[in-house]
Amino acid sequence: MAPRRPKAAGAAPARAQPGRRPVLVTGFEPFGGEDINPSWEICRALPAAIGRSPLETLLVPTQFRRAIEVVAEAIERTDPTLVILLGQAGGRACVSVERVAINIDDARIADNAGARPIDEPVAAAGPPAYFATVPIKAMVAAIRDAGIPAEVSNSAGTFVCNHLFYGTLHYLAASGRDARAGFIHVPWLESQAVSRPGEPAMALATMVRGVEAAIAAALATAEDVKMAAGQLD
Ligand code: PCA
Repeated sequence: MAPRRPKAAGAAPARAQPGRRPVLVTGFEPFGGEDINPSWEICRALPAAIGRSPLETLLVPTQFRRAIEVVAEAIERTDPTLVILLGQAGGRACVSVERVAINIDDARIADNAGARPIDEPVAAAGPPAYFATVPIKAMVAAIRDAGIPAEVSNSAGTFVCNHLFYGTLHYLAASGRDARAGFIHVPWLESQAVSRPGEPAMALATMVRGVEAAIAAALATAEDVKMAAGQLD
């Protein structure tokens, strides 16, 4: 039998570069009667790599439970060094980097599968909350340095975004993986605000630049910077 030839250099896909684990970036399906979700539009517009780290993007169903399963599968498949979850927060004016995920589902509207859990834990045996494991202050500073309004947010809500944020941190903690994870909420796109006069919106290209800056900062920062970004109420 002929010996197998070694694979030619360069035959491997970009994410298989030795020593370069990817960044997994996720966006959600539209929900709540919208026909677009900026979080997925950002994923579609991101470059293939940031610095020398390849990006893997993933569309996540806006469904309790299923969202966590889909992201856990992608983590197993891609072995990311960093997981950045994106979601739409209509009515917010800034790109918001979330500080904390809480162990509660309390849905004001149904998810895309019709589920509407009220005051149920995300994980029955899980801790009350997890903090983001990315450097949130450095990320906010980097987004602002790119000329884009950004803030630290102290609540990712109690719908599917918080659910996925909590579920991902819980999954990573339980699996012993060293990937860091964070959540970024983004405003409505301008097209979504057309029928909502006076409501804040942001252009897609601006959000993309902000998310790129945040990812670059997360990759470059081992220990978060000390910068006041709290709120009084
Ligand atoms: N935003 C919702 C779920 C999906 C999304 O993009 C939320 O903030 O929970």
